[in-house]
Formats: sequence, C-alpha cells, structure tokens
Amino acid sequence: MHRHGPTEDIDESALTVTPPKTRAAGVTAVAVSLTRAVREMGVVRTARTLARVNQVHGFDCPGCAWPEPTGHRRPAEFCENGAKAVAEEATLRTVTPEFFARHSVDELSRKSGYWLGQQGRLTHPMVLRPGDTHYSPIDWDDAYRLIADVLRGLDSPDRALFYTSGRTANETAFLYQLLVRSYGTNNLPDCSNMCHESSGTALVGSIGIGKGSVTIDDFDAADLIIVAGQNPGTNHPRMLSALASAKAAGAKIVAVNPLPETGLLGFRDPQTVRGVTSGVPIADDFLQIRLGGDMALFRGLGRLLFEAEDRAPGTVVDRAFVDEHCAGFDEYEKQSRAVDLDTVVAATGLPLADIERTARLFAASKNIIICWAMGLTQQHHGVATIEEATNLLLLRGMIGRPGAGVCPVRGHSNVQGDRTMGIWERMPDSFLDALDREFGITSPRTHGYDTVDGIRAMRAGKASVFVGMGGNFVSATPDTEVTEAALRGCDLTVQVSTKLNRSHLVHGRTALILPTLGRTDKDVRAGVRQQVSVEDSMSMVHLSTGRLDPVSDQLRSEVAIVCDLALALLGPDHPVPWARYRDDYDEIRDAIARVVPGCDDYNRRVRDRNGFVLPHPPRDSREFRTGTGRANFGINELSWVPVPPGRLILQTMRSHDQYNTTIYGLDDRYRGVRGGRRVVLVNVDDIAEMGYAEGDLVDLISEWTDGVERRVEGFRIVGYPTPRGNAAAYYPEANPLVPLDHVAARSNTPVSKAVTIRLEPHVHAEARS
Ligand SMILES: Nc1nc2c(c(=O)[nH]1)N[C@H]1C(S)=C(S)[C@@H](COP(=O)(O)OP(=O)(O)OC[C@H]3O[C@@H](n4cnc5c(=O)[nH]c(N)nc54)[C@H](O)[C@@H]3O)O[C@H]1N2
Ligand SMILES: Nc1nc2c(c(=O)[nH]1)N[C@H]1C(S)=C(S)[C@@H](COP(=O)(O)OP(=O)(O)OC[C@H]3O[C@@H](n4cnc5c(=O)[nH]c(N)nc54)[C@H](O)[C@@H]3O)O[C@H]1N2
Ligand SMILES: [Mo]
Repeated sequence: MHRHGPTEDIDESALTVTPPKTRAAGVTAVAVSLTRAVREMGVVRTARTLARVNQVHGFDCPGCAWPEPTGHRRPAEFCENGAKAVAEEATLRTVTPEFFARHSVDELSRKSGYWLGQQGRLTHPMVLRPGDTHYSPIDWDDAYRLIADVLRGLDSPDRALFYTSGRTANETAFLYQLLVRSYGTNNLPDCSNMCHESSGTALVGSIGIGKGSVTIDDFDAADLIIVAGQNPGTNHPRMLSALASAKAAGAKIVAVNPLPETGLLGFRDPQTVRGVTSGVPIADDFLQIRLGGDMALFRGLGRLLFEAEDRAPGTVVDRAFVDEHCAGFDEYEKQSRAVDLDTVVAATGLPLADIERTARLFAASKNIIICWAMGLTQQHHGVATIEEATNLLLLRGMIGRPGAGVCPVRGHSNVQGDRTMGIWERMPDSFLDALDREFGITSPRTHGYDTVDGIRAMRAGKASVFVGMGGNFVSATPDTEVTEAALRGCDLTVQVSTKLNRSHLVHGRTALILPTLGRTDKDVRAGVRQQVSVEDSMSMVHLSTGRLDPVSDQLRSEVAIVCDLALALLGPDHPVPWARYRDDYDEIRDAIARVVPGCDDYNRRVRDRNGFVLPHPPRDSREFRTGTGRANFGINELSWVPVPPGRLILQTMRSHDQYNTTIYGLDDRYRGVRGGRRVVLVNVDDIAEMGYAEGDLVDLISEWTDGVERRVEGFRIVGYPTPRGNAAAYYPEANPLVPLDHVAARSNTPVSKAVTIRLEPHVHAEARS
C-alpha cells in the first residue's frame, strides 16, 4: 500500500455529498453529542461527566480554549464538539497489553488515525526495544530508568527534544519546563509553534504582549466584530453564543473567510427555546476572500479609513491615542495611502464594494474587536497580516478600552497557559533568572529548537531523543515523509499519551508509551484528590478537577510522570523538591506564584469562584512594553498568494468530526460531506476548466521551490463554494503536501493554509506497477 494513500479500514467509496448546511448547532447537535457520549461512556458516566464540563467545581473542557462566561453559567456549558472531546477521553474501551500482543506495530501502522483512536484508552506503560515487532509491558520505574540512562548518555542535552501539546495543565507545564531546563536544554517545541505563534510574534512586536486584549464581557460592548480565518461553528462552538449575544446587544458581525462556514452564517442556540426552533444568522456580512488575501484586505481598509478621515477630519483617526501611545504612525499612513486598490481587489478576490462597505462600518463603529485563528496564522505572511489587522485597531484607538481589541482565538484548551508557565524554546531571560533564583539551578540561556527546527535537527542527526508530553507529533507536523524519517532516525522516542496514535507507531530504535490521566480523570496523590489549573484564551486562570475513576490503576498523572522522571534523571539530591511536588500540587502552585509574573497568591486566587485574570498591560492600562515603550504600527511589504496557471492553492483544515489529529467520525455535517475524509473541495468552475467532474478520484501533488513533488493519493473531488483558484482538504490527511521549509516569516509556523497543488487523475496502484 502506498504510504500516502487511503487506509484499508475506511471505505471511502461510501462517501456522500450534499449541499453545505445553512444553520449550525440546534437540536441535531445536542442529539449527536448525547448519542456519542453514551456510546463511549454509558449512561451514568455520561450524566456525571457532561454535568461537570466547565462548571465552577467541575473540569475544564478539553475541547477548545474559549472562556466560560464569568457570571451565570448555563447548566450545559459545553457544545457538541466539547461533548465529543469528553467522550473520546472518558471512553470505557481500553488498549491493554493483550491488545499490543495481538497487533504488531507494523500492522497498527497501516491503520488510520480514526481506527487507532477508536480502540480506547491506553492502560499500561509499554516498551518497544530494538528488533521487537510488538510493544510489551514495562514497569514504570524501569521506564523512567531507561529514559534517564539514554538522556544521561547524550553528549549534549541539546540532542533531546521535549514537545508539549496544549492540553497539558499549568502544574505539569511548569514542572516539565523546569525538568528540561534543569537537565540543560531549552528544546521545548510545542503545538503553538504550528498554531498561534504568528499571533504571539505579531502582538509582542505591536503591543508588547502576545495575548489577546479582550475578555468575554467585551463582546457585549462591541459594535463591530470581525471574525477572520476562523470556523467557530466547528472549532469554538461556544463562541457562537457570545457572538449571538453581542449581536442581540447591537453588534454587527463580519465574517472573512474563503468558505461560507455554517456556524458564521447561521446558528441555533440549542440552550434557548427560540434557538432550537428558529436560529439567527450570525454574520451580517460575509467577505468571501481568497486564501492569503487578508493582509491586502486590511491594507486596503487602512487606505479607505484615511480617505474617510480626509472627508470628515477628526472622526476616524484617534489622534489622541496615536499621539500618546503609538510609534510608526506616519510611516503607516504613507504606506496605507500608497496601496493600489486594484491590487487589493486582485489579491483578495473581493469586489471593491465589499471592501468599501466594510471600511464604512469600521469608520462608524465605536468599539471594534477583531477575532482570528488559523486562516491568518498559517500563512507565509501570517505575522505581517496580524500586524496589519492590529494597525487598523491602533489607528482607531481600539486597544485598552471596553468592547474593543485583538482576539486571537486559541486552539488547545491550555495552550496559552503552557506558554505562561514557560513552555517555549525562547523564554525571556527574566523568566529564566526567576527560575534560577527560586530553585538554585542554572537554566541554559541559548534558545532551543521550535517544532520545525526540531524536525530539521532530527533529520540532520543533531537530535536523537524525542519526548512528547501529549499530542501526536508525527501526524500534526508538516511534510509527513520527512518527519517520519526524522523520528525513525532517533535512538529513543517517548510519548506520554491518553490514546493510541500514529506517533506510537512511527518511532525511534527504542520507544515508550506512558499512559496518563486526562482532564476528566480523578487524580489522587497521597490520599488527597489533586486539582490542576488552566488558562483560557482570554487570560482567565481557574481550577479543573477530574472526577471519573481511571480505566486502569496503572495510569499516572502527568505531574507524577514528570516528577518521577526528574528523580530518575537528576537524582534525589537535586534542589527541586520533586517528590513533594508529585504528592501535593498546592506546593507546585506556591512555586508558580513565586516565579511566574502575575501569579502571586496563586493557590488562593485560583480557587475563587471564577478564578482570576492575568495582567495584560495594554488592556489594563494602555501600557505597551515594547522596545519603543509604545504600541508599534507594523510596517511590512504587502504580500498575498497568487494562483499559478493550472494550479490551485490548497488550505488544510478541520472537519466537524475531529479534534486535530483525533478523528471522531467520518462526517463533516455542516459542509455536507459524509462517510469519508479523502476529499478535495474545489470551485465547480475550476473543476470544469481543469477537465474533471465532481466525484472524480485524483492525486494531489504539491509544488514547492525545492523541486520535490509531494503526493497524496485517491482524493475525491467535491464541488464547493470556495473562491476560484482555491481548494480545501482535511488535516492530517493532506499534511504530506506541506513542505517543512514553507514556513511563516518570523514565526516559523508551517504554511498549512496555502499549498500550491496540481491535480492528476488517480491511477490505482496495481495499474501503475
Ligand atoms: N472540534 C474541534 N475544535 C477545535 C479543534 C478541532 O480540531 N476540533 N482544534 C483546536 C485547535 S488546536 C485550533 S488551533 C482551533 C482551530 O480553529 P480554526 O482556525 O477555526 O480551524 P481550521 O479548521 O484550521 O479553520 C481555518 C478557518 O480559516 C479559513 N481560512 C483558511 N485560510 C484562510 C485565509 O487565508 N483567510 C481567511 N480569512 N480565512 C482562511 C478556513 O476556511 C476555515 O474556516 O480550533 C480548536 N478547537
Ligand atoms: N496541515 C495542518 N497541520 C496542522 C494544523 C493545520 O491546520 N493543518 N494545525 C496545527 C495546530 S493548530 C495544532 S495545535 C497542532 C496539534 O498538534 P498536537 O497537539 O500534537 O495534536 P493533537 O491531535 O491535538 O494530539 C492528540 C493526542 O494527544 C493525546 N492526548 C489527549 N489528551 C491528552 C492529555 O490530557 N494528556 C496527554 N499527555 N496526552 C493527551 C492523545 O494521545 C491524542 O492522540 O497541529 C498542527 N498541524
Ligand atoms: Mo492549534
């Protein structure tokens, strides 16, 4: 079987296609979530679990990072996809040592990610030694010793990589980076490198902090909310409630997206009687932009805003704010006025009237929020695009006042908290100094590898040990063939995981699977129930308490795994009190309070009813801790993504039935695709022009400056309302097409939303050979 072809366990010929839905959520969503939950967990466990999602004394939904409302919480503060995330974790099915004895690694590596995830929760630590065909059980202590021996044997700690996915709670994240830095490296790549790194990079330069400047309450005070490059109906469904509420309070909502995403164009709130029956269209306006056209849109809006200011001086530009707080305005004005509107129209594919209408709205609105996600960050010019969006807000004085600001909508439920706790290959010296002072260690000061550089280092033989704290590195990263070869070249790969995934099957000479507790699981240490804490997309920090009995007594918490590994690696005399931390998470929080800025009195404040919000100087006091001490207008050369003749620009995105590399099912209900995932969505006029018909099977071949042809096989063409020249396919199936070196300038984020491809008719493997 071809490695990038269909897998044997999914019959893609059963695929059906219907027109995209016009309304999201509603009763179907409730029914889907309950059926799915009961199937995985049974009735009692379902009732117990779903009642606790995102409640004050419950656990934080492992789905997305959208905040919980601070005041009244509704009885069901979760969504269909949150319920799926919970069911996936709280399932009663198990992957036991007997399972691994039955299935060889080779056999498992031919299964789809969907099949692997369906097998259930991992129950025992497992090892694969050189030459083994099957994983076999290993004692926890032997596993820690094995890892410690390999790490101690490296000629430099920089030969090891320590990856983090964004579900890891604050306590684990803090200890994990402490372990890694005590060992002697800053090699802490994380999923954020592939996600909102462009947002962080842009915002640090523009406003001095890489986090969003709004809270959930700001939504109700906004009168314009722009949602660009984001599909909240699927990926942040609870955000739809916030948008609906903002709309009810008078806000206008503008969606900027190549696809008419169902959640933005219509939403039925399943929690209100009216929502179940009627449903509101969320977006007042929809700008169907070409992939990669957003920077041009924002630049064009800039020009039109200056022209509006000319017509009515003093009404558009917030002079007082600009003079008092900003730097670089004159250059920004010059650059904006110089942009050619024909270029903007060509780059965005939008009629000029659309852009002018949006500019009028932007000029007339008192409070504006711009929200975005992967459609903006995973572009070559992602950082510049976000700076350009921020410029518009600065021009209008929209940072640091109620109802307005920047809102990068985070993905993983604790990806923002992990960064706050020090998971970053380039933490500032101030953080490292505080760490050293607290613990009497010497953290290395040289920056480490991020995700893309980590893969390059493994490929070049400069790194030979990979440790994954959660996640599914091999399926989440670009250039699958390159990444798989890089991991196979390692001496040791270790995965701390809840569920079986492909990263267990594409492994180093020795491989370990360490099964861990999830968010929903009860975590008892030294007879006391432990709690962890997380930070949402709007800097709110709160506790999360799991309540379900773990499926196996062999599961260890992530905290315990980090501490026991640290004891094995660093010895009992190490200055960090690892054994105490392992058994009392309050002690970890006390250390966090002393090291991490804004976390004073952490143990007490995190126990407040709604937790507490971390400081955000621009939001709190219009203070901008940048190099200039002011908010900077970003100055960049205009960039967009032209479509070469006969080619398409492909975005790789999520279906409604997946959580990143975890596939819940084979339906993308809102987009009308059911029973399969190997599809490429193409404009019907492009299909005709290229001489294909809907339903044809094709291979997708990506073209990149390195001349390598990357191919995935057997994708079905689906006619879809995407702009001409643009196409879409699902991640991770399309990841082999994303070149490792095609990254965003300055953030090094893989360009997953603009891959140049051509189509070729699919020839069956038998016919080819
Ligand atoms: N159920 C569920 N929830 C999730 C996840 C999940 O997989 N499943 N993943 C979580 C994670 S880690 C993340 S980061 C978020 C991801 O949340 P999203 O960013 O919403 O995820 P994507 O599916 O990548 O969708 C990208 C959206 O941007 C649009 N887009 C693509 N390119 C462009 C462009 O150039 N310009 C514009 N304007 N739009 C563009 C696409 O059409 C699509 O609507 O969701 C989080 N929540
Ligand atoms: N082509 C393309 N590639 C992309 C993207 C894209 O849009 N297009 N998006 C990127 C983005 S935004 C992100 S965030 C990354 C995601 O990259 P990752 O975070 O690495 O991937 P996930 O699929 O979220 O990881 C799922 C695995 O995490 C483990 N897991 C789940 N819960 C827990 C837990 O509580 N503890 C532990 N230890 N393990 C757990 C399970 O074993 C599960 O198999 O992918 C990126 N890759
Ligand atoms: Mo993400």
